[in-house]
Amino acid sequence: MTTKFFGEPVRRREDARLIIGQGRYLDDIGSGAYAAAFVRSPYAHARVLDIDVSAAMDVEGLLAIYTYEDLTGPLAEPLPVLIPHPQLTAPRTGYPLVKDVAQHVGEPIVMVVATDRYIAEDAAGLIEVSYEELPVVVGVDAAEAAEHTVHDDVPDNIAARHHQETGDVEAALAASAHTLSFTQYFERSASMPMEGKGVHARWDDADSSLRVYSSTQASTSVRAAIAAKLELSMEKVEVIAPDVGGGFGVKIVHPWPEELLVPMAARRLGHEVKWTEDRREHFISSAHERQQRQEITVGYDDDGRITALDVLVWHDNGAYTPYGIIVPINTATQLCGPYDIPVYRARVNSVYTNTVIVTPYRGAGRPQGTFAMERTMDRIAQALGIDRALVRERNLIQPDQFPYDWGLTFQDGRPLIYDSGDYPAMMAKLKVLVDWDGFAERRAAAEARGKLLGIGMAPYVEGTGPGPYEGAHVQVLGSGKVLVSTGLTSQGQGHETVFAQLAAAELGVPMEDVVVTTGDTRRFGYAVGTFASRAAVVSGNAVALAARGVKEKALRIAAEVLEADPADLEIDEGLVQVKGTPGASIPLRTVAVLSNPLRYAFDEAARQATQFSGPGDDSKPPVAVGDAPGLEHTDYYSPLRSTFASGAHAVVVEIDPATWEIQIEQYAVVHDCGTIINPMIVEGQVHGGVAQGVGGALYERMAYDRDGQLTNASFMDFLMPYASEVPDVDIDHQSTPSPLNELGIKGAGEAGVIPGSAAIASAIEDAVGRRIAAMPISPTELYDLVRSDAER
Ligand code: MCN
Repeated sequence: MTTKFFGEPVRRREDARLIIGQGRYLDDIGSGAYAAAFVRSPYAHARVLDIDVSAAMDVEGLLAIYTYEDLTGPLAEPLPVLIPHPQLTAPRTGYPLVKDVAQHVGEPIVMVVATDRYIAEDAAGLIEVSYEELPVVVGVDAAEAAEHTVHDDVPDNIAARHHQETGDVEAALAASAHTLSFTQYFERSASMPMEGKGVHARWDDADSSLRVYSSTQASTSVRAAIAAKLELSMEKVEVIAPDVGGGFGVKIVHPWPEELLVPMAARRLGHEVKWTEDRREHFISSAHERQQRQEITVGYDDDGRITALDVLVWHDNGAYTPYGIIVPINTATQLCGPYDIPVYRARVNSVYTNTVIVTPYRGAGRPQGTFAMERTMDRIAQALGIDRALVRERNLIQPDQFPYDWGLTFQDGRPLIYDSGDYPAMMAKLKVLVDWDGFAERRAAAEARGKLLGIGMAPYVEGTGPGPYEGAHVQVLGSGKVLVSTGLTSQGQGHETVFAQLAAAELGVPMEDVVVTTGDTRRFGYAVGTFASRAAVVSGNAVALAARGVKEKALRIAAEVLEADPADLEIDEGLVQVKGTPGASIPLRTVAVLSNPLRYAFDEAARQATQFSGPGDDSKPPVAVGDAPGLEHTDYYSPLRSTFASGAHAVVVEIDPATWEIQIEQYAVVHDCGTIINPMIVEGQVHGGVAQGVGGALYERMAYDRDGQLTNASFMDFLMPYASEVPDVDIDHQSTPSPLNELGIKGAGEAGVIPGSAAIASAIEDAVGRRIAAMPISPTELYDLVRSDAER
């Protein structure tokens, strides 16, 4: 592959469109569509006794009302468990509309369709549902106590017990010079994309087909779900992800009930139907993540080297388990981060609560794992009176230990093996970037100003780019345009740019000639989806392979024209030329024309350039015998296993002892995602992740009360960091290419968020001299902590 474009900070080509308002988001589609609205459960746990729709029936413009009773066939069955796991012993999922018992506030019970959204909402407001309230379980402590149950037939509220270990942890702890045990909490937060979920469906009676637009991270999966649940064959369903205004995990869940119900209504009414989620719906009926209680015991020697680590995680999985136990498995398997821990045991109890479902949210279990590991490091350092960076350095996996096989099983069922990295170099870079060794002076200067300054750090690893596969189709047109299509969807990651970079680099064409399409099942039908920081690794390699297939064919055809050996040819700036022989060349667009006899007949310029007489010139057929017509190629890439990106964050916080306000003074990041396709995009991903990490550490939490009501279900009450709270981020890159894929790429999309809470907790603890054992932390909580002189 040429190095042109690959590795360059090419500006994001999608931004011009998006910034000037020419993006096409879900709500920009189908202005004449009927509108759907939902009646959702106001109770966290309640049996539906009766639904009285009579008052709504008189509303002018009402078109249809659907309850569970109106669902038929597979649609009346529970939603699927997308990632089953043998240790998920009590999987439970809901129905598209509540059948009997609502398990959390916000679960959809009735769907209303009307000529517009106002009318649909008015009609929904007139529907009377009577309920029998049932006891409510909120939070992991209540779930564990099991005084009440979420699902009648799961008496201990435990959906899954997951267990992995690499040795005899009890014996190793007993033999350790020192041990420490502590418990800590991580609270619930959630993806907050600017654009909520949304679905638009159009039924075509003429050929019994559906076209669905969904603001999704996985259009191919949504298609499969719709086809199965509405009993249509796959080729009768097209699903297109238009511009998607962020996802962060929540739009990977499929099918959302609305993704089935809106197409169902479109089919029954024979008219376009649309639903766009409002913000309150997003809070109470999409997905959350993060809440865990972590019970940690660590054994270590006099130098702070860990001899054994034992972690018991109580993980809140909300009311259902559509995503199995993928999130807590991520916590369990990546908790140890970059450290060489000889004996490790992780036990996870994943529990049901009467709250919104828990599915992967950017970082997906790893922020919690990093919090557990890094608080452990700080506690060891404090206990031994050793510098916190030094304790970490003494435990790092060394470069000569790769591939580092944990003897554990990753969430995709494959062995947990770190492929490459240089953690000592990463830590050394971080210490320089944040001036770790010179911090005492800064602290003293802050103290002189009456402020408390603290510094913290947190390295991490992230398994990225899991399989099973992604594919790509690359085609050179007679116009010279190069079409690149993947089934993978994009929510703002810059795929239009990076896939164009990869194809242009591989094919040797100008980037402006490359047109990228993502997330459209009409263009590419096989794809897994955008999650787990996998697009760069999996689709990136697929795009490169497909472009290479095209290149090979182009060289083969051009070789005939130029009477040269394909091995002596190269493509540069869209020109296929004999290496070292200027003038002996043919435009790639002409090769594309040659590859298609019909096109050739109508392209005078190509005919003249190649001096063939056209189809029928048997002496020089444009297409080699046995070659398919067209200059195109489809290829797939299936990774052997995940590749492990890594990084380390350091934070300096300043705390005002008058208000206990916590300000981030400095945020430093060293980041390693192997070979970088586009450093500007990677830095943007890190910035965005850091913003979410800061939010998760200091501002954002899902504040459920004991009745399971979300008390802050709006942006008036749920704090997100503004630009004023997001620090400038100093980034230094490091690159340890992955040996697992030819391009050496590791993923980058979640990295920025993972160590945020761990690093910020460490810095706050350093500033105030009190142990932080729960995140997020607000100024009020910090004040209480310092005053009470107790642990949080
Ligand atoms: N990249 C690169 N070189 C690398 C690695 C990545 O240039 N070595 C680029 C990629 O080409 C891509 C971006 O960085 O443009 C992120 O790549 P990757 O790590 O493969 O992640 P995905 O593209 O698969 O995106 C998923 C990831 C996840 S899991 C969440 S959650 C998340 C995230 O991306 N959601 C996002 N970043 C987001 N960014 C935006 N704007 N919106 C979201 O919803």
